[in-house]
Amino acid sequence: SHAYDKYNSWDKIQEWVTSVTSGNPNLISREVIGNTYEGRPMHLLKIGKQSGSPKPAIFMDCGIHAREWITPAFCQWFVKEAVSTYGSDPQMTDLLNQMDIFVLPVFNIDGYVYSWTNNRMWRKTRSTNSGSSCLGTDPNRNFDAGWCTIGASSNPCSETYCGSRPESEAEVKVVADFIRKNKPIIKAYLTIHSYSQLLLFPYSYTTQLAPDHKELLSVAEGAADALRSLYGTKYTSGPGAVTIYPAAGGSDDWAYDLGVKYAYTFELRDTGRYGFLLPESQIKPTCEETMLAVKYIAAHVINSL
Ligand code: 0X9
Ligand code: ZN
Ligand code: ZN
Repeated sequence: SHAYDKYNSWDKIQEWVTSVTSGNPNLISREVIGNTYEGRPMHLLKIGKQSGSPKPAIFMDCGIHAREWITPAFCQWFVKEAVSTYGSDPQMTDLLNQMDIFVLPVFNIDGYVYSWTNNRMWRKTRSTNSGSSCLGTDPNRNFDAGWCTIGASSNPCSETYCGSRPESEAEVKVVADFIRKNKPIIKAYLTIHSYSQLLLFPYSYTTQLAPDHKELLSVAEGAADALRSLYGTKYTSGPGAVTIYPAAGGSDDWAYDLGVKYAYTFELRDTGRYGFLLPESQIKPTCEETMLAVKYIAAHVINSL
């Protein structure tokens, strides 16, 4: 059965989406924004106090890369904390009164399922590639941001294959369409990955600094300080290209260039001891500390409205 401090299969997560929504009708609504390549429904949760007029929003996704299991666990944890601390934690109450948070618990569902059933280290989507027997595209090389110019491969057998064209992947197109459609209200884009303990922001497709570099860096450093305050976990903040590696076609750079200023990629625990195979005993501490960083960023977004 579903547990917040365990890794949950896609079936469990799907049941959880239904039950957490019906159990919290005043704070959560859900919508299917599209289907994956293999036809699975992509459920998006909207968390926030209902309001007559449209509220500003934050979009957060987890599980762009299949094997990064701690990340769907974080999206589930975030939803639980939001509904269980609304009304008692002033920061969360304020956040959900003033904004909506769109949460996509698993972006790359087909890959996630495959990482449970066939290959724990699978990263990409599961779409076929013409002229190749290799499957899948890296969804975080498939966005239309300097597409396939650097740090991405045009070989379908590569782990960083950029796809046949920008948004060739159904999942990428679904998310990009949703963000484009809701661009007037989306003030921040958070995408959760693992591992390395980094808080990255644009750009990754170029070493040029983003126009908002100073503000993005200071918010990232504040968020990393908040995260570290709980268990001492150290994060490094900076633009992707110089902090991790240059890589084009990422969702953060795409959202930023669309006009979503607060575009951040989290790389959660750890720094390599367990890597993608982070033990379940670390789910709770990882999620609790990450909550502080996400809430810090959200508070800054509210102040900027
Ligand atoms: O390479 C990636 O897509 C991310 N690292 S991971 O180990 N989770 O695969 C980093 C993404 C940073 N942002 C961009 N490259 N746009
Ligand atoms: Zn990743
Ligand atoms: Zn908690």
